[in-house]
Amino acid sequence: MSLPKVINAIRRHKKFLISGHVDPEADAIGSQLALASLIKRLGKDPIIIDQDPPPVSCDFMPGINSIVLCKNLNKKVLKDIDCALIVDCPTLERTGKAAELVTRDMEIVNIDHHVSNDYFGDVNWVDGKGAATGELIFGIFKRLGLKLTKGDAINIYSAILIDTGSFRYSNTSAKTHIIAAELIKNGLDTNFIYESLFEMKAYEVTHLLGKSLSTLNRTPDGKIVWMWITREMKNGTGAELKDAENFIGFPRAVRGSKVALLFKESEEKGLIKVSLRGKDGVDVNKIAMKFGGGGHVAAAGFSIRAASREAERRVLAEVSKHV
Ligand SMILES: [Mn+2]
Repeated sequence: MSLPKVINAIRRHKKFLISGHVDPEADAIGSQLALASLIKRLGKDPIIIDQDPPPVSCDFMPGINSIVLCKNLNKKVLKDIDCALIVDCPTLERTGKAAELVTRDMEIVNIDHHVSNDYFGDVNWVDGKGAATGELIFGIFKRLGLKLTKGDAINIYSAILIDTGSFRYSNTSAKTHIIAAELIKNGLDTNFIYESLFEMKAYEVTHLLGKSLSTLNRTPDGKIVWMWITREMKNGTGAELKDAENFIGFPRAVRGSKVALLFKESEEKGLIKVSLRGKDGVDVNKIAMKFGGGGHVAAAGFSIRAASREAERRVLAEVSKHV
């Protein structure tokens, strides 16, 4: 338990760089925003810098416009930063270009809930039982005795909601619900938050889902179920890959499936991104790590360089060993 060390680091330093992973979602974003708010309330100076912009679905999150993108960064703002707070990232590299801003004279604080975390920080608080990094940020507020603003509550609730798939995934614990209950007491419109995060899909995305579903396939025993998003499908519909992350819920929902996979051809030819979900205790983090990726026991991902058919063959061969 390294929460006290995180708090010490926050107390010791004055100016903070806060960053999260590339292609951020509501956990990375909500965690960064709530942390920045906490640091401001302590009379200190935070700046959130990310490589990629938040998805449109996060537009409602309080403070969202304070996020600075690497490409728009005026390097002068980096002056005097003495601490880098990295959230929701299993490795420093997951911050993408933001990693280049972290210098040797900054103390690195790593706050995360990925079991594959490589403890890249000077201070590391990694709690694989946390359903979302937002739960850990909530813990910092509690330990400091700071009351959350409504904005903080919205941001942390959103973080938890996205990473638990609205309290449906196996990472949802009693603690998750207790935290959520406390957040909701701040007058949150939970239905609005749910709809914003889950039901604001662009038409193009649902169109792409239709095409992707037509590739649905499984092994003869039905334990491994997968589907594809090809470059052709993506370009034909005008949707973006990052909006398709939850498509994997469909193969995952198939009766009898133990491992679900979503293969995505990236813009770079020969580079396939693979998302995995495990059920009934199958550890997909282990599978992802074999291919240089990682994540959680029940949800992980990696990239593989191969032609599509070859990638599928190699990945399915590895997955078969685990089910
Ligand atoms: Mn997360």
